[in-house]
Amino acid sequence: MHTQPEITPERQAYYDRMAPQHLAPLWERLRGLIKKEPQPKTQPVHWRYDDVRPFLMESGQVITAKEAERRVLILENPGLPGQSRATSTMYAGLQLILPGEVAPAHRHSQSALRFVIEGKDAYTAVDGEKTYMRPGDFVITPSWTWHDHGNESDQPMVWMDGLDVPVVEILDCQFAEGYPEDRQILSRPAGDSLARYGAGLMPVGFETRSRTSPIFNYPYERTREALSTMAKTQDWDPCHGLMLRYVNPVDGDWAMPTMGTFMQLLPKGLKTVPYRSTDAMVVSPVEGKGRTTITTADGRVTSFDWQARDVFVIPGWAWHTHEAADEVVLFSFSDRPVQDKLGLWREMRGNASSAAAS
Ligand code: 1HN
Repeated sequence: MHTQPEITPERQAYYDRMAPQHLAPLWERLRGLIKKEPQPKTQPVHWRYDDVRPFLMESGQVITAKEAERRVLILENPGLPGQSRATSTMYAGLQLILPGEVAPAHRHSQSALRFVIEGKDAYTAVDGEKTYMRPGDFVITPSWTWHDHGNESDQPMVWMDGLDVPVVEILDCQFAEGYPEDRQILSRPAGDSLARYGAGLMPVGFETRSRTSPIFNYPYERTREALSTMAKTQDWDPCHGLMLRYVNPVDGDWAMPTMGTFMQLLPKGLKTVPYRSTDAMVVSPVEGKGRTTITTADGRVTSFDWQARDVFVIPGWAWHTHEAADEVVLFSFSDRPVQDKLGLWREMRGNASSAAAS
């Protein structure tokens, strides 16, 4: 790339004269617009559940789920202050529902995922069906579907919310509305969707215009069993261990159109080969302890010693490795389906020397 042109007084005067016409010279901006490589504002960040949980439980004394509408502590990336973003494109937060509480029904064009961290048998109702949730379950609220949450159990329920808020914002496609009642009317029994679409079967003649999987709870029990059974072949990928992606059974595409979700098993003692991809990852360990070491574009090296229920962020295009102190299970999500559909997604698999050289 060329060097930046000099701003002479004549040029500056010319720029100043064109500005009221809403014109600007591209040659002064080009280098800021077209970069050789990604320079994400997203920083590596680690929220330890032991540190966050007291704040989350305190929120239960500060405000009710009903008054808050959604009682959530936003996981805000320090590289994107005040923007309610975990990464440049993904929102993440931790939501608390106490026994007996209801988070009232609403709908919006943003898609949401829930990843259950603590508690059991609170529910979310989506599009006329309830699902009772357990730790490790991956639950979907598709765009523009009514959803309300409630806790009929005797313990607090905490889940991580992931939403495509920044993606919908950049596209200026925000729509939202409230439901006339706190709870939506139910039209199907709990478990109906999983029976219809989640058993490797589908009703004959089933057609949909939705881009989102008709399964809205992928229970951890089944995901874990898939990983455990596959682990018997010990067919470890050097970068990923065993990494599965959640799919839409209708077409084999991602389970959600804007967010890719993954579950990954690393055997005890595995140290992965350096890897990077253009999508920033929000990761929540489900089982085990380990360490992730991240090298960002500025050359800074960050290590996180994490355990189950924590959340951490790996910025896009940052080399990283995982070390599993125990057998480890990691849930993660990113904007990969968007990058994929736009033909932008890239990955690089490294070895120690290529990572060091980059
Ligand atoms: C939302 O609707 C929920 O429904 C959670 O539980 C988090 C963050 C931003 C915008 C809408 C929910 C949200 C949200």
